[in-house]
Amino acid sequence: MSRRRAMATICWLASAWTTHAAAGQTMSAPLEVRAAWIRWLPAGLPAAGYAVLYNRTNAPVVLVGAESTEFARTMIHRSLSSGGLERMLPVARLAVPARGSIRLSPGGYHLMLIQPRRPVVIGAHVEIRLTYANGRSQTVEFVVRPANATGPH
Ligand SMILES: [Cu+2]
Repeated sequence: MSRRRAMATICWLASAWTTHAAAGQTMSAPLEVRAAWIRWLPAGLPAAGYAVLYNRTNAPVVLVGAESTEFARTMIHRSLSSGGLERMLPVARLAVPARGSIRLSPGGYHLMLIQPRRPVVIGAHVEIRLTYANGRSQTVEFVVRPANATGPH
């Protein structure tokens, strides 16, 4: 292969790669996330994040992590009550079934938001990045609601 021809090939590869990367960015988010809200608790208690996760695809989407620049640590938890005792367990993988949904709600699955990095204001929007087993991620805005709130509104 001539030097000129090799150069042309490299340029073609580079432009193909760029096109591919741009297409990746416009791809729709892995999940449709609705009614995302945070129940804020006073005195530095961990806050909880709730939302409904809809999977509009024909394959399961597995949530494996969450993070926010607003909190030192974000975990996926599940509340369980047994024998009158309420406890929380960490969840490593939360699968949203194909064409199905999972509800993160008080008393069930939730995001545990630990140690806010700055004062959190009621009504503010906090970005949380959800990461999936397939390596993809998406950023979701959660609205901050007071301790007595039961939903996002
Ligand atoms: Cu928790």
